[in-house]
Amino acid sequence: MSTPHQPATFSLGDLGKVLVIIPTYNEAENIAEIVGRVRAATPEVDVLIADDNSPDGTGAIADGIAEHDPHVQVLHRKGKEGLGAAYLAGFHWGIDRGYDILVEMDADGSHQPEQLPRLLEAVRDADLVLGSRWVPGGAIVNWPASRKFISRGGSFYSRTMLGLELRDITGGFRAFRKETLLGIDMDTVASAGYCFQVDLAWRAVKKGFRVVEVPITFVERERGNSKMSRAILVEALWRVTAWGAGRQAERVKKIGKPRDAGADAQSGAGDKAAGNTERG
Ligand SMILES: Nc1nc2c(ncn2[C@@H]2O[C@H](COP(=O)(O)OP(=O)(O)OP(=O)(O)O)[C@@H](O)[C@H]2O)c(=O)[nH]1
Ligand SMILES: [Mg+2]
Repeated sequence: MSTPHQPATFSLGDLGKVLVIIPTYNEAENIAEIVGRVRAATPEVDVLIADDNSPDGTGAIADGIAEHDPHVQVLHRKGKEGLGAAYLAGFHWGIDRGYDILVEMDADGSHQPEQLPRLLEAVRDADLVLGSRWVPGGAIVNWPASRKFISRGGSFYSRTMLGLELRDITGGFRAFRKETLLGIDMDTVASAGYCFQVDLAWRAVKKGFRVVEVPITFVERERGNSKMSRAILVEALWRVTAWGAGRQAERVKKIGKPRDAGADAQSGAGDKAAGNTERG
C-alpha cells in the first residue's frame, strides 16, 4: 500500500458494538485484503459484507472469510440495486442485532481501515462523523485533477444549495450512531450513489444531530473497476438542485409569515449542528 499502516492500539472502550459495513459489487480482487486490514487495525469491530450477488464470485470469497472469522458476516442480496440500497439493508441488519455504531467503508481500499480509529474516536462526541478529504489534513492519492475538481465542485455546490458548512458531503467513509440513523427516516433516503451520502448528511444536520468531519487520506482504487457512472453524477446534480430549490422556497414562505417560535428553534438546531462541523 502507498501509505504506512498504523499499529492496532485502538480500543473501543465504552463506545459499544461497532459494525463496519462494506458493500460489494465485483470486488473479488479486493475483499480479502480490505477485511484483513479492518480486522488488524480494529480487532474489536465486526464486519458485514453486503454483496449484491456479484458475478465475479465476491460473495463466495466473503463466505470463505466469514467461515474462519466469527467477527465477519455476509449479507447476500438478490442482485445489483446500488450502493445506497446495500447500505440501508446493512444498517437495518446491524441495528436489529444491537450494534451501536455503524460504519460505511468501500471495499476498494479508497478508505483506509488504519484511519478508522480516527472516526471512532470522533464519534464518541458526535452523532455522525464524516471522513473528509477537504478539511485541513485531508488528502487524495492518485486522482487526476479532473476527478478532484468534480469532487470538490460537487461538495461546494451541495454545500451552497443546501446551506451546509460541511466540506466533504459526497464521501462514503463515515461512522453513524444508531440513534442518528433511526432519527432521519433513513428508508426514504435517495438511494443512488452520491445522492445517498448527500441526503444522509443533510438530514442529520437538519435534525440537529452533531455532524463532525475528520481528515482522511483517500486512495484511488488500484484493482477492479469503478461503479461510478455519468448517470450517478447527473442524478446527484439534479437532485441537489431540486432540494436546494425546495429549501429556498421554504425560506421565502417563512419570510412572508409572521415570526414563528417553532421555526426559529428548528433553524437554530440546524445552525448549531453545522457549526459543529468546524471542530473536526
Ligand atoms: N452491494 C453493492 N455494492 C456496490 C454497488 N455499487 C458499488 N458498490 C460498492 O460500493 C463501493 C464504492 O463503489 P466504487 O465503484 O468504488 O465507487 P466510487 O468509490 O464512487 O468510485 P471510484 O472512486 O471510481 O472507485 C465499492 O465497495 C463497491 O463495490 C451496488 O450496486 N451494490
Ligand atoms: Mg471507489
